[in-house]
Amino acid sequence: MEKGVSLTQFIIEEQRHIQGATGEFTSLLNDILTACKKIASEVDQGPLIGIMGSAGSENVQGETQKKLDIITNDIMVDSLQWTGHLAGMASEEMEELLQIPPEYPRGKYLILFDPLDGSSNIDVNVSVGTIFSILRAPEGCDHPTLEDFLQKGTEQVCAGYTLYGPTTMLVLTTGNGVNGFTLDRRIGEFILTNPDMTIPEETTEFAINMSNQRFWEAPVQRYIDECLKGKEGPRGKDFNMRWVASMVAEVHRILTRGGIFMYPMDEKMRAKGATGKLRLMYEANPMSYIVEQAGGMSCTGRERIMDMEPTGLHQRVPVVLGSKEEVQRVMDYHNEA
Ligand code: P6P
Repeated sequence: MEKGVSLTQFIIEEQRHIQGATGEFTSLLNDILTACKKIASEVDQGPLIGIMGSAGSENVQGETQKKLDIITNDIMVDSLQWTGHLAGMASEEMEELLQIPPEYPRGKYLILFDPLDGSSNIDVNVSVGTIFSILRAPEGCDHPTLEDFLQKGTEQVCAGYTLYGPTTMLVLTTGNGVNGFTLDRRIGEFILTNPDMTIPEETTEFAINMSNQRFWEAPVQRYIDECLKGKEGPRGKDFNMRWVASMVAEVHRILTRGGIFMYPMDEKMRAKGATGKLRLMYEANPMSYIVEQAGGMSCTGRERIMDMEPTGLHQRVPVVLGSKEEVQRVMDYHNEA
């Protein structure tokens, strides 16, 4: 579809190609983009309205919650629970599933989200984002169980993120490619600016938190060492490095110009009994859907992330995603080890 159309028009025109579409999914997406506009407004005002800093509480992950973590979670819940399109919700910021209050009708979808990913950056004014994943609820479900949510990434009907950066962008896939929309604050609409986003198969840019290097497993050590050796090394070319510490910003850069993002398993995590850093259900799975739909790859180093059978709502997994050739190389190194 040509640049310049609004996200609302884009979604409605997309719906017309879907046999038997009822318009419920379209309406849900519109409610989600309204929530993201509200979050963009809060994030944009930040210190002007006294919402920076810690909330003085911890989330289920044991991480200090920022005031904005709680505010943005409340915005997502308050914007979506009344719509009649959802049977239930799950969030990084809520330990348990959120059932739809009895006064509201239920719908046929489940939503899982990280309302403000990268929020450790919020106090230093670095880009943060909202990540969401939409699954189908079981037929006639009005009180979803944990099992109803624990579906493989391949079951997602939609995945998206909103990046609150120099511009606010919403990137979305419903299984028919990836499209990027920029918020035009003059009219309060997301406008199609990046149609058919695709990830170049090759890259010379990697993103990893180098401070963990001494803990990495051998395949990751080998891969990064070879990148660092540059032209004189086995790769025969120089590499560049980026690390924003905000997954939404990293993934958006990779969608825009290629790259490989890695948050691998390491010995420090293993010693603590952790299974990774990033959450499967509302970070790794939605980002993997988007990356694969854009022609990239996403794995744990050993297996495709979207094929994993989830075991917990806040389960963590290692993540290696981005340009196909580099992700495949990392998988090959793991398989050879
Ligand atoms: P580190 C943000 O907290 C996050 O979940 C991702 O968005 C980001 O890629 C990663 O953690 C950053 O981790 O260890 O560099 O702070």
